[in-house]
Amino acid sequence: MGVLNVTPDSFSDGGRYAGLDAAIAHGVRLFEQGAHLVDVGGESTRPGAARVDAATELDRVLPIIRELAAAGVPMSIDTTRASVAAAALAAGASVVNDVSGGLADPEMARVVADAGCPWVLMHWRGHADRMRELAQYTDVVAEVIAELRARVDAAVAAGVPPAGIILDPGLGFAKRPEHNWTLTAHLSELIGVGFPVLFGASRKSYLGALLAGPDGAPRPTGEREAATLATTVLAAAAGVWGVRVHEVRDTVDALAVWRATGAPRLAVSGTVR
Ligand code: PMM
Repeated sequence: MGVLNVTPDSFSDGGRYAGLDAAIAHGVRLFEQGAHLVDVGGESTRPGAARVDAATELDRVLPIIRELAAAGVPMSIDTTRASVAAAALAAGASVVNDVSGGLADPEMARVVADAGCPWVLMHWRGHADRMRELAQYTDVVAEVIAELRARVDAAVAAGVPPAGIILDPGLGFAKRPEHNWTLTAHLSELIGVGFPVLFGASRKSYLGALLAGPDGAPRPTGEREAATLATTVLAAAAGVWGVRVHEVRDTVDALAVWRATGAPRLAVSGTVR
């Protein structure tokens, strides 16, 4: 999954793809480089980020989704809003990537059930303005799994077919660095729940903290690629279904190395080739 953030304040691409033409070109490039899905998002989830309204989110993503759909690019819509998801699906997206796991908008389950599309349920405890205070765990792996199971139960009760559900540990979302590392080390337990797992570590701030210089300054966002690739290979070896990354070409190369060892291909679902 290649990341296409069309937010002026995205921490990872600094808003470089906010212009329509640039965003479309980048989406096509991610696909040509080997992304099986391009994940289009119009609202920043960066810790502390302010929310935008639905109209702004739609204005950002819909023109891009229409153009990328016309170019044959498979897409997920990265949103917590049912209205945005519904419009994005109608415009050509085929997967809903909901960082709130259905918690932010009670209508999301109905939209997904009606569309019959895959739904990424990410572990989430609250919007960006509250993320830091919510990063409290006694046993992060057990709690993330239990909270995701509850989201699965709610989705299925609302009529979403289990076959379309994908789980995501939500690295960096109400997680301190040690929580992210523990979840990465125990991915097999999340995979053991029985659903495909998506892993999103790309360029996140805990990688910047890990690679901080002697002065304690975090490694800048654009210089976290080697660390991101290491997490990708670890996640692939653990058996995840997919990785959500900003650099698709290098990811494809790293996975080719992993695969050359005889490792199985990433699991295949209806939307992933
Ligand atoms: N991370 C971000 C946004 N969307 N979706 C899923 N499923 N998993 C993630 O880890 C995730 C996500 C935030 O990262 P970005 O600002 O670099 O896109």
